[in-house]
Amino acid sequence: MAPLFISIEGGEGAGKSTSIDYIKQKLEAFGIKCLVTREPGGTPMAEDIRQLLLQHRDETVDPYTELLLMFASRRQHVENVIRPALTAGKWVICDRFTDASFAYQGFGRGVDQDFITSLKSWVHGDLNPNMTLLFDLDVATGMARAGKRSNFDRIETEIMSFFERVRQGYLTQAKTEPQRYRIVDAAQSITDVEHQLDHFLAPLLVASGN
Ligand code: Z5A
Repeated sequence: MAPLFISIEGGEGAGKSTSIDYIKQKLEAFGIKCLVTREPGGTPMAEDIRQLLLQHRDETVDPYTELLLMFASRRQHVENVIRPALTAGKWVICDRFTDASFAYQGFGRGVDQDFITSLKSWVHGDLNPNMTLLFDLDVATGMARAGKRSNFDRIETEIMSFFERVRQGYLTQAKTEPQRYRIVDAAQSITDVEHQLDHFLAPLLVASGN
């Protein structure tokens, strides 16, 4: 079976980072080699772009500038990390990918969806996640969880209605591609979330011969 590309999506504090370790351990227990990475970021240069994107600034950041930087970092990440890992036979688990650009810059900031679709095609062509785990959680709970950390970055300081549009944007995408998306009820306890992940990963493990 060809190695798979799994993306993890969702709002702030939904538990993506918490669950990625679990997913990696689960797959590795079945002898599957995994690469865990994230966006924006994932290469030294793409991590520099992440800093540019998330740091607080006095000047207004234009939504298209934000989107183009996301895709610049993505191109670097896809070419230097994701494609080589898949070619080497590793499964890739990526904390956010292009669906985040549709959710945050498209639904959240109002950037034209067709423009994002066109960038997606230019930047990563036929490479798309085989499965996307969407951690869905109401915005207030997610913010309360995220708020336990000390510093909010530039995007995290947005108003609640922005994050509500992001959440609805993700759910809309999930509806249009039900074969790729698996929705995780992220309001449940960490143990129950892990049970949901077991359920979603089981068919992949069977298909991979494990
Ligand atoms: N962005 C974008 O705009 N466009 C793009 O194309 C891309 C990204 C790719 C950086 O993302 C920002 O970039 C992000 C979107 C934007 N901006 N915002 N805002 P990021 O992924 O690095 O940052 P994040 O989404 O803010 O991550 P996060 O807040 O760390 O969320 P998380 O990883 O989903 O949560 P967590 O760290 O695993 O958990 C948060 C806390 O909750 C922690 O204390 C856990 O112990 C706790 N937790 C986790 N699960 C549970 C459960 N089930 N119950 C109770 N408590 C829990």
